[in-house]
Amino acid sequence: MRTPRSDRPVRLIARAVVSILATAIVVCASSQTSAPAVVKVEPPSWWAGHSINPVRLLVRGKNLVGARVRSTNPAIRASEVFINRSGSYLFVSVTIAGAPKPGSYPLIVETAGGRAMIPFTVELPLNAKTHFQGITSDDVIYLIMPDRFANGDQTNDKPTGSPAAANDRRNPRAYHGGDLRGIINNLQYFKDLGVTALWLTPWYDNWNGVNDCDKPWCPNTYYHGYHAIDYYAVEDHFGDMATLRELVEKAHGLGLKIVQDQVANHVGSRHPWVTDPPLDDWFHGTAEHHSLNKFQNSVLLSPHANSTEVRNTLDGWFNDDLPDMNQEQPEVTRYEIQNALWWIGSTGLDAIRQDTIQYMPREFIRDLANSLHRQYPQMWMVGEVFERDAAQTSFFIGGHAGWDGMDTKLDSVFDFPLWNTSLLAFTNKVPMRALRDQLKYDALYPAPLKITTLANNHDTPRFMSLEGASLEGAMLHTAFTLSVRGIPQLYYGEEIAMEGKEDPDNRRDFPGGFPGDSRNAFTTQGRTAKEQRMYQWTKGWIRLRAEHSALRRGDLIDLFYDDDAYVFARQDKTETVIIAINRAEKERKVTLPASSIGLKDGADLTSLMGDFGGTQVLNGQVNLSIPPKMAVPYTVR
Ligand SMILES: [Ca+2]
Ligand SMILES: [Ca+2]
Ligand SMILES: [Ca+2]
Repeated sequence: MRTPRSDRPVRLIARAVVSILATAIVVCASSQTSAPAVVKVEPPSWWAGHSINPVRLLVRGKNLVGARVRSTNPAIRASEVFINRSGSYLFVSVTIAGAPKPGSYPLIVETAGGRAMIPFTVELPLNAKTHFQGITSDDVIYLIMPDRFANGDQTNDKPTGSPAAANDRRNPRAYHGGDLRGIINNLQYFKDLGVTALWLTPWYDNWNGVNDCDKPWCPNTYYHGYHAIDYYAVEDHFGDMATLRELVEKAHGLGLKIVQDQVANHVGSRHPWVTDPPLDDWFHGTAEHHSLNKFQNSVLLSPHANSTEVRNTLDGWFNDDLPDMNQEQPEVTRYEIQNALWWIGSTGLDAIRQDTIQYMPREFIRDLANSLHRQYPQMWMVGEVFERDAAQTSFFIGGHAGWDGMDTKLDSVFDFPLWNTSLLAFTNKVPMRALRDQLKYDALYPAPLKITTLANNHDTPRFMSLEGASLEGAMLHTAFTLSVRGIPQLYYGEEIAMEGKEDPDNRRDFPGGFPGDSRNAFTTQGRTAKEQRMYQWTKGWIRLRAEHSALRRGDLIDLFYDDDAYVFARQDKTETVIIAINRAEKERKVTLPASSIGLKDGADLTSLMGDFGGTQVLNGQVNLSIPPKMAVPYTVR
């Protein structure tokens, strides 16, 4: 999530609901003898032998003031009950003793008015050998917006109660019908392309309604998933828990990992908490009184920043429509860490992408990362620090302490600085040497191989819609992203050179994914010649990466850089691969210091893609001719 979204029509409604609810609370307080009721339990399940024990349940209900909680089974013990003033929320710690059999272990909540059941189950843990695998630079991540990729189940296109205007393929801000089944149906497509991990934008349940206003961005919906109304449910347009489990299992069966998009910084304004928060300080502020984030992000990096600006950046709402969670409240921290672990444990997913991570306290990032690693040693989380300054992005990656003494333990951050430079270089706006000039700031990172190098994402215009874009430029950008150090991440549709300007135009439906589409770009026959050229190119570079450990894990050594060309080596203990990129309209001759990377006279350089012949090392040097508008990978033998 990059810029504040401009859909802010709900504030007045929220105020009205607050006022109605205040009345309701008075009514409840006057009827103390009403029986307690339980509406929702979060988390609804947990595991024996888990690194978090006791688990803290948040129970939403009614008439909970004065309630006592007891277990119905000695394997489960309830303690530390806290009930909010209005009796609408109850916190209770649940200790799971020993290794009880998986099954139902309900708790009983009792008041003078009666009793109710708190449903709770102990689940059988999923096999850790085949799940929770994490991500390394051996992977290639592919980002999907489920609503826009493929519609595999038309029965969920219009959930009950969802107005027609919310589900309309003609409106780029409405739901289009894409879903988890559509992804399951196309798993072989990813396998054929060669990517190894799928990152899905959030699958939390979002509001099914439609926002209306007199602005150009209305009517709009939360098809993108970033406005959760339930941290413990799957969006009903996308499927359900069973479909999600099926997706993870089938993906794993094909060797594809699943990355969940988590959003701990904020929920949607339609979340029940907004009008009835579990605690007064559950959010930073309220729907009526809160600050708006001014996005002075650099104050989060600076040791000289004043606390007013820092607090605004951490506590301010991303926009009026996105209530900011208060991770300084220990109950919030506990809730969110458990929620992250619950999704992992319940689905078997492999990794997490964390939205807008810098707007949360660094202590929280560290505590979350530590909790993930404690339970799932290979678990991997990448944080969105949407900055073009490597000093800022590197400040948030784990593996080193910042000036504040804090090591966030965060596994990865997206490389927005290099992405930005690559877009500029391959649309001819900066010289090619700018790539090398940006990469020198890898000095700020403890481990450059751990950075996530995005080709693009859902918050930015697609490459083909940038000023100065050409198919050849897009091909070079893709080749560079797939051969430079780090963990590459692609965005759906870029492999067929899809176009799209700013959000939501950059989120068009994948051709062939939807009933009635005039062609099917999932198949060779369904692609245009241009699309097929880009597809084959992308697939070729992904395969090259899979076949050469140096491209995945090797050091990067600069060999040549000027206005139009950049040549670098990727080198590990077993091999050297040289990547030569020339963006100019004519052939480029370059001389490389071969002896500096240990190449001996007589060694052969052979092109690994295309028919570009080879050359030999002579007098410690290599003379290469790089064809116009081309990236050529060479192996050395
Ligand atoms: Ca559907
Ligand atoms: Ca929904
Ligand atoms: Ca925040």
